[in-house]
Amino acid sequence: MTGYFADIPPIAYEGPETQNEFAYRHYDPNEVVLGKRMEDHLRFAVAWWHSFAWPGGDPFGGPTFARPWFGDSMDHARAKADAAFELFGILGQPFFCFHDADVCPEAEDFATNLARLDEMTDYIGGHMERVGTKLLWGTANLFSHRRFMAGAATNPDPDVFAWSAATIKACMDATHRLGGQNYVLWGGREGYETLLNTDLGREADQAGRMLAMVVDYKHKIGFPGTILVEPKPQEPTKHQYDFDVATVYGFLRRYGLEDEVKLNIEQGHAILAGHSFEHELALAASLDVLGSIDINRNDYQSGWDTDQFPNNVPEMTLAYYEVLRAGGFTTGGTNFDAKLRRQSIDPEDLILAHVGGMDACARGLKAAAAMLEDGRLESARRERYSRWDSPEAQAMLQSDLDSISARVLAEDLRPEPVSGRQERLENLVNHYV
Ligand code: XUL
Ligand code: CO
Repeated sequence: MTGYFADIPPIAYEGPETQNEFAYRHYDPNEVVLGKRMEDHLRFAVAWWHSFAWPGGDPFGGPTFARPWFGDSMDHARAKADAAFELFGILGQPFFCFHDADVCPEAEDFATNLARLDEMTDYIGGHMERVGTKLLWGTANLFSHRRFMAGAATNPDPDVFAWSAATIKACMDATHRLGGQNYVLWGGREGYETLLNTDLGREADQAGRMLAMVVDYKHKIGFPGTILVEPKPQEPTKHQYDFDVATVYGFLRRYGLEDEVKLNIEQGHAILAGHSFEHELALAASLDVLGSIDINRNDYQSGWDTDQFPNNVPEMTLAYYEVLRAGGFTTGGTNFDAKLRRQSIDPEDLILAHVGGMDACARGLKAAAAMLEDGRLESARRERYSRWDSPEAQAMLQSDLDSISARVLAEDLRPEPVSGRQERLENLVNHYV
């Protein structure tokens, strides 16, 4: 153990009135909400990369965090894992997520990478057993090393495609061995900087083939988890192919993968795409591809991916409302793909960022559950479409333009506008947040 968080006690639920910073005020894992424990609804995960691997740099300056586990040796990697599980023990969140490159130093040759990942998988497995934290998802970092500068699956160089495929296989094996509940693909460098050097059709086919191979391999090894694709519109490339939910769904349909793959939807990415988070969630739910969420929010002014901890309860409420309406998570969960601001350099900052985020989500979940239980929003929505329940309206959907036109004339149809009641519904939501 590193003892990095040595002075910080395990965080317990103390209720909304507590003045103790190091306590949950709203997240009570055992509180039953809509017939399910809150922990089993929210399924919180800590992201290894931002919390333990990110050094606090920005385009104008180097690292601001001085973590004792920073360094390129396997000893550093083990110290990082020790610190990670120390934090997991303090927070008591049920899950974590990782990339291969977060947990072990990257080598220039593939055999060394494989051996290191293998060693760290065992090491992490030991910690998981001791602390009881489970793996929500694993993934491959196919974007940091310079070999990926022109993409992974979509790279013009087939050797990079091969390296990427082999790395994904290794990461799926590690995820499977650790009992991971999902495997995520975020297309880090799958996109373009300029159309002048880019063959869109070819790159899409390469990406489609890679994803099909991932699905085949999942079945081959009997991985029981879900394969998830994470949409993002831009950054690091000018245009990312997995732009948003609608685009990824079209891609899945194009390659016949829509029944095999679901989506990991990130709030910040939704904002970058010009959508609201609840839009992306509702659309994914309507397409039956809602898998899991990355709950980190984005700054609304910056225009780049700021990966901040969530703290906006009304936003969380609308997000969990969509998750609950869709029936809740199955293998998915709530991953804090969030990083501290670079001035937040203390160990306490890392703990309390998660505590605050978990509380904001818990409040959102409770408000969303109350809105669902109240039922007025859902009945207003049903009511709005109720005229479609008539046999005549349904029959029209099987009809054709000629017959419909004849009926409009025969009945002298004059549609009467009906209020959408938006402000009344917004007032209703504000009862709960
Ligand atoms: C990048 C991002 C990734 C994925 C996993 O914006 O969200 O961290 O969540 O690769
Ligand atoms: Co993410």
